Amino acid sequence: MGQTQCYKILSKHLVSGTLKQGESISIRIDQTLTQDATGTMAYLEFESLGLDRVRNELAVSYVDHNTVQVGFENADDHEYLRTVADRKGVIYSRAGNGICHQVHLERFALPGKTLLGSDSHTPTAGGMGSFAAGAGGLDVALAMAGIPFSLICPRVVEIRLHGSLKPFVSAKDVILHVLEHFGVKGNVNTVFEYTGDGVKTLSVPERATIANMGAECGVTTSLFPADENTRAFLRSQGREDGFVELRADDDAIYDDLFEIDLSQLEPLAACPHSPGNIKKVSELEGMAVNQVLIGSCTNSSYTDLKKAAAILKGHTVSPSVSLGVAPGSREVLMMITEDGTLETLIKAGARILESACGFCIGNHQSPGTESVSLRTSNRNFYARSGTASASLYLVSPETAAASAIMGVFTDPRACDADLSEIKMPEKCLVDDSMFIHPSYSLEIKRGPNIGQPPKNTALPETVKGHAVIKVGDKITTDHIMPAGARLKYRSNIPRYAEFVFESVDPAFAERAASLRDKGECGFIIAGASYGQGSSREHAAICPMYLGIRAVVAVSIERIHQANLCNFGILPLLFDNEDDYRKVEQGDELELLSPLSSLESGKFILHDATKNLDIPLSLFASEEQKAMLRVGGRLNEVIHADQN
Ligand code: MIC
Ligand code: SF4
Repeated sequence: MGQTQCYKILSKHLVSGTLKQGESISIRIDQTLTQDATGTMAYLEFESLGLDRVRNELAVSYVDHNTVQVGFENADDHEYLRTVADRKGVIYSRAGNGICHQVHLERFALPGKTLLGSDSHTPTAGGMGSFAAGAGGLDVALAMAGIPFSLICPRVVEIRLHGSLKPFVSAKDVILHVLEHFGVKGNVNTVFEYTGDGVKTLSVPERATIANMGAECGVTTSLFPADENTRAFLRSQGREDGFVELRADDDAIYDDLFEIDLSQLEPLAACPHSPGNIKKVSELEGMAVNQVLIGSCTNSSYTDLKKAAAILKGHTVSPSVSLGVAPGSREVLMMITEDGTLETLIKAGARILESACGFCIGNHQSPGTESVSLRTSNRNFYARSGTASASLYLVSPETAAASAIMGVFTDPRACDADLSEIKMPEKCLVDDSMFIHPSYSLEIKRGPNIGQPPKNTALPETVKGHAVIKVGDKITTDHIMPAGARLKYRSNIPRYAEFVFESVDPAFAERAASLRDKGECGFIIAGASYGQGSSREHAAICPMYLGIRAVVAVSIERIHQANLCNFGILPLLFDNEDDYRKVEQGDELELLSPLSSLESGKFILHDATKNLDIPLSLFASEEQKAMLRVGGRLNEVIHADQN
């Protein structure tokens, strides 16, 4: 029987377990990436392992999230990251060099490699044919130490592409169509593998757009074959020697099939407040638009910006719209500068933003009250932009540009621009001077905002307390741990913990801390797909700091589940979904015999307020059970030479 591309890469990297769907396996990680917002914790954790240098093939530390630098905190973080990278053998990508996923795709990603990144959009490199997954900072720190990464052997879904896209319909519309079909929940431990004759019509950056937003479906990663387009992209980057051809065998068996005729697609938009809430742009036409932002790791490549500029050429942005453009990398910025595209954008009235995450993470460019913002990014979660009352729509660069001119939602197919000649160039403007290679000599600098990651205590014999909060379905990590203006406290857990659930229930942190101080164990009660979105382990560390010992949910997303286990918080699932309705915020709760329940994986939650016994199942592997027992992975004796 033939193999899928996914299993081909996994089998080459398998360290333990068998490649059977649903089995716990561990794989060798070739490359790692971190970004500054998750990176400080990851390197503090790496330091706590006591190794003198990283042991994986390639480790890169990017600075792209916190670059606004209001106050000293971000700059101090950058300095810590620069010096710790130098000391530990990590390549440091300076602020200004671009967004981690775009830069990694250009300069480092290779077909057949495994990549683990402390960012949920690490699968962007799946556009290159890498098996690239997002994880919490601690898992990435361990991968840098050469310790294999554990995951559930995924089911592999074939997404077969036919035909080619019509003009003004773009890769973004392909992934929005995939999101419409698969939704944002229920795809845990799944890999999307793209096949079919339509694949060859897509360039590597277009494939990367599609792989990037697979993260919104909650899949482990997405994969494209490595073919002649991949070779051409690598050649344009001066890296053709890293090319290997890679694709699934013709007789590979998949767990599911979804077919897309690219020629039938039309411009789509993800409507507030979920990337899975898809409508046709034609249905939204005429809606007034106040802000348009082009950029982010999803759509900030050279061709994305060229297409937007071709549509904007000769026009001025509508007086009611603020248009911002953030090139994905310094390379893209240099290329659009050289060929005049930047001038076209400026002439049209675009505000040129830094090559960084910026608006996407709500770090700046918060829209006005109740305004409509069109963005080419990947997440429109509630309050993520910094303006809770704003409505965010995720669209292609083509739709964004057309709407910026008209001031209303506009189907780009109405434009008269000619995009047919816009292709990836044969040679890109490569300049690696913003990477700093390690000299192993610098002293590590730590500003006053940088503290040690706190540890949990071992699982106690009595787990008793209250339901400190009850939340609904699809609670994202942005709900749990806001970014934007709070992002600068990422390296300071006591301060950052003050903002847990800020947009949902601003009194949560104080309530949880006061129950913790009375010696209680806190419970979070949640609906389906809890913890979707980001890889930020702070969404586990900060609740842990506030005394949370268990999350009891209908379902929990993959990266967040791993982060909970890493920090000693029990991820528990209702055996009967209906019981979710019965427990209320404020109920007095106890987990009966927690230590023996940990062994069996079967728990009983006693709700003393309702006088109910509720059966729960632990959602954890044997390895995770061991860390839950001792109160998290940092309490385990970790042997860095176990690979
Ligand atoms: C995001 O897009 O939500 C982020 C910010 O890049 C996060 C990482 C973080 O929270 O620092 C992610 O996607 O993992
Ligand atoms: Fe940065 Fe946004 Fe991409 Fe996250 S999704 S890495 S914040 S650009």
